[in-house]
Amino acid sequence: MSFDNMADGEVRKVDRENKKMTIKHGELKNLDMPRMTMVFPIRNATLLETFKASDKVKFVANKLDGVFFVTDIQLAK
Ligand SMILES: [Cu+2]
Repeated sequence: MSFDNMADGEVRKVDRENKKMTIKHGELKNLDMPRMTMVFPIRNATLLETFKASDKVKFVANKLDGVFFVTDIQLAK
């Protein structure tokens, strides 16, 4: 995954119990979505342990069966 194709984001909240992450994100061109703060369900428990509020990230989101989810995420350099 090229860094250039990833959207900018900032983790605002990590909800490990409910497996959700709130991310303030820039424009998501692949989803035609403007910048906003939204909650993503996170299936990968490791991600919930790795990231914390205020982390600046680069990430990719997709939509499956009407649900948005994060397919790739890493700390912004
Ligand atoms: Cu959004």
